[in-house]
Amino acid sequence: MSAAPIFTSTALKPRHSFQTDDRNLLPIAEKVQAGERLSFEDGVTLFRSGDILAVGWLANLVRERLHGDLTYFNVNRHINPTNVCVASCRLCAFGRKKGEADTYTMALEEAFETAASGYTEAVTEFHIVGGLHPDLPFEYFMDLVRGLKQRFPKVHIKAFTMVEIAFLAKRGKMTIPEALQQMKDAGVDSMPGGGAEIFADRIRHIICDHKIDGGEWLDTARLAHQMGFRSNATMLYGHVEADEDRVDHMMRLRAVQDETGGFQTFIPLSFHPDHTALSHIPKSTGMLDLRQIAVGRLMLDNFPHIKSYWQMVTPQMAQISLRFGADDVDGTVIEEKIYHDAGATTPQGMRRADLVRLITEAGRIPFERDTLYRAITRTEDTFTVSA
Ligand code: V47
Repeated sequence: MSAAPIFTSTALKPRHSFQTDDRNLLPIAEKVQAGERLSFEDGVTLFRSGDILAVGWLANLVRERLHGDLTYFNVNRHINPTNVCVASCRLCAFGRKKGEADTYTMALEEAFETAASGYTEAVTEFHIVGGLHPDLPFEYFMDLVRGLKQRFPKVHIKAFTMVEIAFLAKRGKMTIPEALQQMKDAGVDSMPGGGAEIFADRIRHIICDHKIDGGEWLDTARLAHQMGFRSNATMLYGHVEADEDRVDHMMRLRAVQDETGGFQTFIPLSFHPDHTALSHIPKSTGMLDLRQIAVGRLMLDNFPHIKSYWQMVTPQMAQISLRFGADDVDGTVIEEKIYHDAGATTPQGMRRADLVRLITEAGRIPFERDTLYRAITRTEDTFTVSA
């Protein structure tokens, strides 16, 4: 039996030449080298290629072109004010119906205490997301944000997914721009990327049929960007979606980004099935996790950053993915509930020094950032953000 052919593209001039045994990757490699946009079909081809190293190599080329060896992380804390949720998404193990035994809703003082607890180094970001509570008024969330800003004026508040914003606007009987304006006035600085899941209706009906649809998620993000907010964008993969659904999701994000430029980071989230209504679905694998990071980097040519969220994929995989297109590993987090309720076995948080080691041992240069990717300089137990 003869060895599989190796196809070499001489048009590529990175550190080493591009090699693959998948002939279908050659035209894609030529486009990547020329900085040309990839098509829907290219995305599907990348997902189906048997040559994961070649796909990763191309993603790494783009990653290094944008960021060299720099790898971003931050010192943040998650706050989930309530797990009471009207949505009952099949993908979720965190949300509870009102009246169930293990529900919780933080009193404001409790939320402020949570914000201050659990870590000695000054955090630069509060990441605030929670359930869609049927009774909590809009003002509760504004008081929460205002109270945090008063107590921690230097900390960036990244709060409320597009799903929460649409829900809170409805509850407050206001338009989405009106809700966004009130959030801005209260002290929200940017938005996290959650709730995007997979935009395709067919999949959304299975995994989260009570949430706003994909078009509404994108419209809300567009409005937020037009009002000057930056946000992130996630994609939940590894459940019932097909390769085409993932590519469609990324192309819809890419189209909005062409309009607004407001997305900072794309964060693929691998589905954790334990304790969800989809617990029969097998867990994602390392190969899919790496491939998803790489295809994200290659398809989303207008996104500055691709985050490999260590809590989701494990610190080990996050480290390896720094060679497969990722340039960000997220942060210290301190206390994570959403994936841990769904069976994640990763630690609840990581110390700054451990994140630095993880990045350094991958041969990359750690860069502590604030939420808007500005450099953080630390002195004793405080920090300054570069202009
Ligand atoms: O939207 C819920 C996901 C998201 C499960 O913007 C699940 O920097 C896996 O969006 N298995 C919330 N995923 C988290 C999120 C996020 C995380 C880190 C950083 C940022 C950012 C955003 O978690 C939800 C949903 O897609 N999720 N349940 C589950 N069982």
